[in-house]
Amino acid sequence: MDSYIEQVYNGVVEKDPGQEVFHQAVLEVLESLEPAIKKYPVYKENSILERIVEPERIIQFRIPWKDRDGKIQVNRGFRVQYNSALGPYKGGLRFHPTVTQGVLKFLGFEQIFKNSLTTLPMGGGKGGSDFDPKGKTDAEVESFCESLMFELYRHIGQFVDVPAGDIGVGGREIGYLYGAYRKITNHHGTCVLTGKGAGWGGSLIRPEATGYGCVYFVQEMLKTRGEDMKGKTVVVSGSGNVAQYATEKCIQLGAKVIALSDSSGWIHDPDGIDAEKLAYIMDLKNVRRGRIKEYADHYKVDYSSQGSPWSLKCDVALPSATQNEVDAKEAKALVDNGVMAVGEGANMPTVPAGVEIFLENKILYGPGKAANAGGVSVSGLEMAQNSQRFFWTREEVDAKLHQIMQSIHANAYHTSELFGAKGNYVMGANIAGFLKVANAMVDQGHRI
Ligand code: NDP
Ligand code: 2IT
Repeated sequence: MDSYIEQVYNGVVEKDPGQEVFHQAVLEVLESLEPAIKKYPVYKENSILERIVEPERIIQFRIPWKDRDGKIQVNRGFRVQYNSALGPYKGGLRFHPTVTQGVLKFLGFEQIFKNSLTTLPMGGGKGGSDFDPKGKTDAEVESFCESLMFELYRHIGQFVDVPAGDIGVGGREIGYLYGAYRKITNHHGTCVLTGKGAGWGGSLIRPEATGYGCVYFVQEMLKTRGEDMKGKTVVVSGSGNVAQYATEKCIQLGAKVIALSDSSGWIHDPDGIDAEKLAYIMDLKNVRRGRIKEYADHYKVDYSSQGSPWSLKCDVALPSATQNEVDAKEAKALVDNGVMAVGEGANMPTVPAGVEIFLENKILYGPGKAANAGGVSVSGLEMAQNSQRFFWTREEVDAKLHQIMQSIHANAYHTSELFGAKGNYVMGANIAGFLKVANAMVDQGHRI
């Protein structure tokens, strides 16, 4: 590794020794930036790497709320405002018991480069809480969201920071958060959150955007080899927002999705999940908030709480659950079973050794910050619509999303070629995302 890059990375580890997923995300980006750092000395001269790994600001706060028995519970809330060189901080809120400052720093760091790739003016941020929405009543979720907003409202705004959803935060949570924000501030019509309901400021296609965008990205990768989605067998992990709409787009394009999962296990439906079965899953997950096992019981297909769907033979894999959910052995199994393309719906779902295996075997591998950028892209389009006090049709938003995903692909592909690693989308996406942010930081002076 280049000594400047190594020195920056060691500094990151020394400063926050316990934040392993954050170190992992930083190392992956820094390693792939090496040719750009060598080619353009201006970044080292301006200490861009030292600055870009350090969040501009981190807010941590207490979230007390009342459970169904009237007892006061306390969770921890965070907002990592990572980099605002390109625009207001933008990124989701995650509610999951595994949320720590380190997890949100990894996600916020990834978000900087992802948002840069979208072509829209958005900085990078991420937030959330160790609150676990599983098994909570609507009233408990509402009480929690209100309490979170009692603190968060003073740190966000259309020109400052615009949160959205992520794991555990969907339409219901954004509704409660937005209601609380309005009640506290008396402001309406400004875009302070994205992923709002379509009837009160949300963009059409935002719920679909990450999943659809991921499949659009895979389509572009397949095109480079004269292939398309039609007739492909697809394995998807997760069964939340991203997984559901990735599945829907695969079905629309004539592919066959044979597996989905949740944190308890995975189902294998060799006949493929069709539109009717997907409607069952959406009701199960979004309304009844049940487990994926119920799908297996209902449709009489295999369910396993052991192993993972990556053992199945497939042409396309779309990891869409969470970080580090594809280990090296699983990556190897996918390759041995003939996988052609991997599109990451989730953020950093493949461990570094797994990424190596995909790259060595010339698998079409679309890393999360490129492949799942459709969600935040349509969030950016929601901000644009709110600013205009106007809405675009489904078709208009979908066409813009499609065009953005094509442009992210082209940018990552051409950048990989320019730096001597044609088809390596890790290098292409990281360098392309980095250059725009780094140039903005150089332009805006050394205090940025
Ligand atoms: P949801 O909460 O809607 O769904 C998450 C899914 O992943 C659920 O099926 C969940 O299972 C599963 N899951 C979560 N944690 C784990 C775990 N530790 N082990 C196994 N399975 C797990 O979230 P999203 O679909 O929104 O997010 C999925 C991924 O996509 C995340 O990595 C997120 O950061 C990323 N992403 C999301 C975007 C968005 O717009 N929503 C945009 C870009 C990326 P269970 O219900 O059992 O917990
Ligand atoms: O990881 C992500 O890009 C998201 N969770 C979406 C962020 C957003 O602001 O829409």
